[in-house]
Amino acid sequence: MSGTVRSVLALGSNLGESNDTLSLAVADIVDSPHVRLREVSPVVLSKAVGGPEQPDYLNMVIEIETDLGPYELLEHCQAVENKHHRVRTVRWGPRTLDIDIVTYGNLVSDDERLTLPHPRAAERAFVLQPWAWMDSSARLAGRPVTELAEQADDLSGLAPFEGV
Ligand code: A4P
Ligand code: MG
Repeated sequence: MSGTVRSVLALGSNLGESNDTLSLAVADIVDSPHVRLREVSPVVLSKAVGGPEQPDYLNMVIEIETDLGPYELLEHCQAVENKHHRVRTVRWGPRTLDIDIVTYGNLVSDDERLTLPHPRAAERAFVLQPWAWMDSSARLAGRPVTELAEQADDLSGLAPFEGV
């Protein structure tokens, strides 16, 4: 790979065998010759934020290095979601697998198809806390991710996932 960019991806699942789905999804994401895995966060168990009444989520983040362009990376992530039978019905509803691009290098974009950094990441402990555990020096929009995590409303609904 040449001309690589670092990108942080957030994964979530609250339907099916979520822990297995997350592991398989990470493997599928990095299966591409265009993607290299740099870091993996712990998995957290989190109360659903927004949307209808639904099961708790498992969430995690990873950092990758890639030579895919931002839209190519989005398509790659959506292909992995589809492989895991993601069916889009209700917005913010339950899902077997959701993959969001939190950051792509320092790229800032307000395109509806790919908004960067992810517009809701800065206020979501289920993204920020695993990210802070993975990389304590990470920053988002100029602010330490550890600090953003402490201020997120959903922090109290989150715990490290100990497995079953
Ligand atoms: N899109 C725009 N920007 C991006 C980006 N940075 N990364 C577009 C990925 N996609 C991006 O996404 C809808 C559209 O967003 C895509 O077509 C893409 O072009 P989607 O995954 O189809 O729909 P969604 O996930 O239902 O909507 P959205 O807006 O991504 O939902 P969120 O904000 O991700 O919220 N609670 C807990 N505890 N844990 C969770 O993981 N997740 C959600 C989903 C709600 N509550 C949760 C969790
Ligand atoms: Mg999504």
